[in-house]
Amino acid sequence: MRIVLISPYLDITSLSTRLLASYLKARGHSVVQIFLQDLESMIRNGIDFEDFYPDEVIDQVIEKVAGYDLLGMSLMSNYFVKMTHLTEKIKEAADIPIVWGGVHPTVAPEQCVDIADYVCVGEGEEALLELANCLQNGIRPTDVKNIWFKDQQGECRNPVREPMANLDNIPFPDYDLEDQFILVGSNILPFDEDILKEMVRGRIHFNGPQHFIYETMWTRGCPHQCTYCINSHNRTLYKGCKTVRRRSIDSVIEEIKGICEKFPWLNRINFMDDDFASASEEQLSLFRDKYKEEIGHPFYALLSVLSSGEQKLSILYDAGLRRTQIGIQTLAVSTNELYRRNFFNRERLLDLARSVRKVFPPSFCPTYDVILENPWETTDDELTTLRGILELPRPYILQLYTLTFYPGTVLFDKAVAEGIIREADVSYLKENHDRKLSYVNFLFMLVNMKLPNNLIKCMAWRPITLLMRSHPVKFALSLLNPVYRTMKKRGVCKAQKNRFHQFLCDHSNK
Ligand code: B12
Ligand code: SF4
Repeated sequence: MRIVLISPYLDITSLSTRLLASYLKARGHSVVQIFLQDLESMIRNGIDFEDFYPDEVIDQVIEKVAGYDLLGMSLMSNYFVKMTHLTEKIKEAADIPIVWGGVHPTVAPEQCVDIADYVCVGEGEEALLELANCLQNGIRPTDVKNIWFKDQQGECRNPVREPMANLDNIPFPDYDLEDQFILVGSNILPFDEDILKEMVRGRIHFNGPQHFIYETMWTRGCPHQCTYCINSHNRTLYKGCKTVRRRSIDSVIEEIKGICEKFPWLNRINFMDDDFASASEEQLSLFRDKYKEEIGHPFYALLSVLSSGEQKLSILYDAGLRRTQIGIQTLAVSTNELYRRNFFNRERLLDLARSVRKVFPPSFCPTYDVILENPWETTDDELTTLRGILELPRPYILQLYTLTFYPGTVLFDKAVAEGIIREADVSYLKENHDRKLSYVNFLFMLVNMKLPNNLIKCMAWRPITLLMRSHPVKFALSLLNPVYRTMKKRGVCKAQKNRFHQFLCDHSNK
C-alpha cells in the first residue's frame, strides 16, 4: 500500500512518524513522510497554535497525496485546530482515507473521530500496519485494536492493545531522505542533507564547536504519573500493563552508530526519554561502557529527582552527559500532593543539586523546570518555591512554564469539575512558556538574570508581595499585560527570524 505520513511538529525529529514509517516499510508498504513545520508563520506570529496552513501550502499537500492509498497525521493537542483545518481541506479535494494518531487522538479520541476517518488510540506501529492491511484488502477494520472510526454502518471503538513489550522489534527511525518532503517557507521541497543539517543545528547549547544533534529515545513511558502529564492518562489507558519499557543497549548504540555513519557531521545526541536515569546503576554502567567505546559524543538527557543520585550522576557524567534538564515544578508541599509528586521535596532537590555540583565541573549548568500560574497555588506557595530555588548552588537556568491543562490528564478533569476551565475550552492551544505579567513571575525571571540572591529575597519579602498583590497594582499590571505579551511575542519572532530567516531564503528558491 502507498502511505503518506504528515508531521506538523516544529522539530523534525518527529520520532512517531519516523518509527511508523520504518515499521510499515519493513512490512512491505511504501511510505513517504511530509514534515509540515510551519516556520514562516512562526517567524511572522511567534508560536501560534491557532494559525492555519496557508492555502498555497494546503494545495501542495493535496497535490502530493494524490495517488496514495492512506494518509496518516500525527498530532499533539496543540495542533488540533491546525490539523482539523488541513484535514477538512484535504477531504474536500481528495478521496483518501485519513487516520489520525499521536497524543491528542490518544487522549481525546471522541473529538477526533468526528474529523478523521480513523483514529489511533495509543501506540501506532501494530495498529497502523493492521489498518493498512485491512484497507488494502477491503476489510472493515472492526477487529483492529486501538482503531476507532465512524462510517455509514455505525461507530466502532476497538479496545486498546497492550503497549509493545519488545521495543527492539521496531526498526530504527526512518531517515531515508529520498522518501521525505519538508515545508520550507511556503514550498514543500524534497528533504535533503543540507536541510537536515540546518534543522538539527544547535538549538540546545553545549559548550564547544557547532553542534548537530541527533534525537532518540532509550525508553518509552515514565515510572511516575504526575497529574498534569500524559503519563497520568497512560496509566489509566493501559491499566494493568507494563508501560515503562526499555530498548536493549545494543539496539540504542547500533541506531546511533548507524545514523552517525550516514551523517558523519552529527556530533551531539539528545535522549528525549521522560527520565533517562530511571535505568538501574548497572544498566547505566553498561550503557556508559558501550557508549564511550562506540559513540563518544557528548549527550543531553532529562532526569527526574527521584531516580538521580550521586552515583548515577557520576556514571552519566563519565558516559558523556553534558547538559540536563530536571523538573522541580514546585516546592510547595500541597502542590506536590496535587501533582502526585509526593516523592519530591526541598531536601531531595538540595541533595541532588549538591551532587550535581560535586560530580560535574563548575561550568556545568543544569536547567531546572518550574511550573507557574497554577490556579490552586497561593502566592505563598509560589514564594516557597522561589526561596527554595535561591538555595541551590549556581550556575543553573530556570525554565519557566505556565500550567497548561491537557485533555486526558488528571488535572484537566479536576479543572473542568471545579469550573476553572470548560471541557470545550481549547486552553492548551498556548505555548507553555506564555507567562503573564505578575510580580511573582517577575521575581522568578530575576533569578535567571543572575541578580544577587539576597536582593531577590528582599523583593520577595511578604509585605512587599502583599503590596504588589493589592488591587491597584494588580489592575495596573493587567493593563500592561497585553503590551508585555506583544513585546515578548515580538522578541520570540525576532529570535526565530534570526535563526531561520537565512535558511528560508537560501532554500525557498531551490
Ligand atoms: C520529545 C518530545 C518533545 C520534543 C520533540 C517533539 C517532536 N516533534 O518530535 C520537543 C522538545 C520539541 C517537544 C516540544 C513540545 N512538546 Co513534547 N514531548 C516529547 C516527549 C517527551 C516524547 C515524544 C515522542 O517522540 N515520543 C516517542 C513516540 C514514538 O511516541 P508518540 O509520539 O506518542 O507516537 C506514538 C503514538 O502516539 C502513535 N502515533 C503518533 N503519531 C501517529 C500518527 C499516526 C497516523 C498513527 C496511526 C499513530 C501515531 O504511534 C507512535 C508510535 O507508537 C513527549 C512525552 C512522551 N513521553 O510522550 C512530550 C509531549 C508529547 N510534549 C508535549 C508538549 C505539550 C509539548 C509542547 C507543546 C510544549 C510547549 N513548549 O508548549 C512543545 C510543542 C512542540 C512543537 N511546537 O512542535 C505533551 C503533549 C500533551 C498533549 N496533550 O498534546 C507531551 C505528551 C508531554 C506531556 N507533558 O504530557 N516535545
Ligand atoms: S516525571 Fe516528568 S515525564 Fe514522568 S510523569 Fe512526571 S512530568 Fe511526566
